[in-house]
Amino acid sequence: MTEKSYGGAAPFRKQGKNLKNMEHKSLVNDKNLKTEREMAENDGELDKARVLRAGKIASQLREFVKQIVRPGVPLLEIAEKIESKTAELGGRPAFPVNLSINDVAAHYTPSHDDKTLAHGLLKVDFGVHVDGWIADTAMSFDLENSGENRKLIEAAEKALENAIKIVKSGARLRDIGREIQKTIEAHGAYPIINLSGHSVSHLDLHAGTTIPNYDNESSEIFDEGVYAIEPFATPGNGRVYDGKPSGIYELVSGRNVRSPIARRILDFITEEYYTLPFCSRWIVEKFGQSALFGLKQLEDNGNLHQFEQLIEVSHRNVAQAEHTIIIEKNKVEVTTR
Ligand SMILES: [Co+2]
Repeated sequence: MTEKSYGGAAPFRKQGKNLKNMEHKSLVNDKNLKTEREMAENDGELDKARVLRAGKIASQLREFVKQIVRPGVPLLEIAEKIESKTAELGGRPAFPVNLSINDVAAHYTPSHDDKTLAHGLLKVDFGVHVDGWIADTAMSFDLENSGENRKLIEAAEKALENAIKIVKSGARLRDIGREIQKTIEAHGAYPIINLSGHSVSHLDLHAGTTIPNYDNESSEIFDEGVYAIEPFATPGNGRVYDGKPSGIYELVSGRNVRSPIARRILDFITEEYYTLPFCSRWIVEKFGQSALFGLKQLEDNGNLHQFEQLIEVSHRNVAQAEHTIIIEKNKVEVTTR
């Protein structure tokens, strides 16, 4: 799942960090190793075994996705199959499956009553977590036999591959961005410059560092850690704007809310998803359709941030590729391949 750059830090992160003291019992399966509280506070120390396990599940899911994505299949069916396969393989969704079509670059997930059928240039962006340790990956499909779509997909995939070849501890972020831009432009397309990759940490999908998809002239370098690299290619303008609300939310504040249904939903979210993104479809599944009103109350009360769909400004098609990597001192591993 991508990060939109607003020209500054994303406005909701800081509040999210303060949620570290809230309870989130059921996110952590293995109680023997560490208590949940210890894990939540364990910002610095990487649990590499779990990061790799999440990546391995994501990699198996990539094969599964290739089998189930066909033109005309309902997006709702694709999302539900991926999410239940995630559980079957021993992981949990790190965020709702994003199934964005054509000029929708990112942040579309089917609603509980979605009727959209797979078509056009479809991006499948999904995440897995194992006890809060995250893998984030994406792939694109041409479902209309279009030479232009295939070219865009190749551009995004090749850009990702080239970025992975040169990324390492101490490398400058701008050099990775330049490599992505250069590769995509060599395919006759443009990178989307206000979407970026991101660092990933425990229970935190967007952990502070953004990886540009162009040379942003910053002097920032890669530290050791986990990162998702995600180039987007388009023949269009190369920027996105905020479209309609997506039905994808994240918890930003545990502040008190009066309505009993909203309170129940808030407790559920805190326990099940903590600060990881979730969607209205999951809440309706649990509480029924009346829960949509509760979600609205929580959003109005400042407990939830709802993501917008991200639309390419000139309404041209967008392709995406994404993998998660672990950077260590002298080593880089792709977890989701
Ligand atoms: Co991502």
